[in-house]
Amino acid sequence: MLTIWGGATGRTIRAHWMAHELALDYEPKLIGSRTGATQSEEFVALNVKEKIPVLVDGDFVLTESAAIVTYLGDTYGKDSGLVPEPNTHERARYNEWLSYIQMELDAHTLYVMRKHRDLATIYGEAPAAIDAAIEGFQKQVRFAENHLKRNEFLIGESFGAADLMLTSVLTWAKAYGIEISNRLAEYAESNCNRSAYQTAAELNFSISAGA
Ligand SMILES: N[C@@H](CCC(=O)N[C@@H](CS)C(=O)NCC(=O)O)C(=O)O
Repeated sequence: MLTIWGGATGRTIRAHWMAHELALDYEPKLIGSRTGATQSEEFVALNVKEKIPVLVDGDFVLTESAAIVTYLGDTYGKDSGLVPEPNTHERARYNEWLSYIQMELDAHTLYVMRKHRDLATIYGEAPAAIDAAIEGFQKQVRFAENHLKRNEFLIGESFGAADLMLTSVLTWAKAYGIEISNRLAEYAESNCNRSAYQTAAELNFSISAGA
C-alpha cells in the first residue's frame, strides 16, 4: 500500500501529480506545512526533517519531492515513458533538468521568497534577498525558456516527469507574481490542463498551509 503524506504546497503537488499520472491507488494523508502536523510523533518517526512530502511504500520511506517523483516513475511506470531509463543519455538529461529545477528555480529563488516574505516572522525580513531572488529566477528560467522555444517538452516528444517538476515551479512563480514569458505560461497552462494535474491539484489544495 502506498501513502503520500502532505498537501497544500508546490512541492507536495509533485508527488500527488505523479501518482495520478500513473493512476496509482494510494492513500493521501493531507497534512499541511506550518500547521504543526509535521511535528507530530508519528510523522517525525517517518521524517526527522519534519518536511512534506513523504512517500511510504510498504516499509520503504522516501522523502524529497524529486526523489519521490523519480521513484514512482521507475517503480510503477516503466512503460509510461515519464522517467527515462537509467544509464541512458536521456536519464542524464533528466537528472540535469531536475537538479536545475530544484536548485535554481526552487531553493535559491522561490524558496528564498517564501522564507523572507511569507515566513519573515521566522526567517527575518530581507527585501534585498527577495529582489535578488526574483531577478535570479528570471535569469535562470531562460535556460528552460530557450529549450522550450524549440521543443514542446523538456525531454523527447512527450510530457514527462521533468515537465511535471518544471510546471510545479512555474505555477509557484505565477502565484508569487513573477512575470514569465508567453511561451512558458502557455507550456505551464497546457501541462496543468492534464486531467492527472487537475485531480491531483484538487486533492493537494483541498487543505491550506499554515502561516
Ligand atoms: N526539498 C524538499 C523540501 C520540502 C519542504 O521544505 N517542505 C515544506 C513545505 S513546502 C515543509 O514541509 N515544511 C515543514 C513545515 O512547514 O511544517 C522537497 O522538495 O521535498
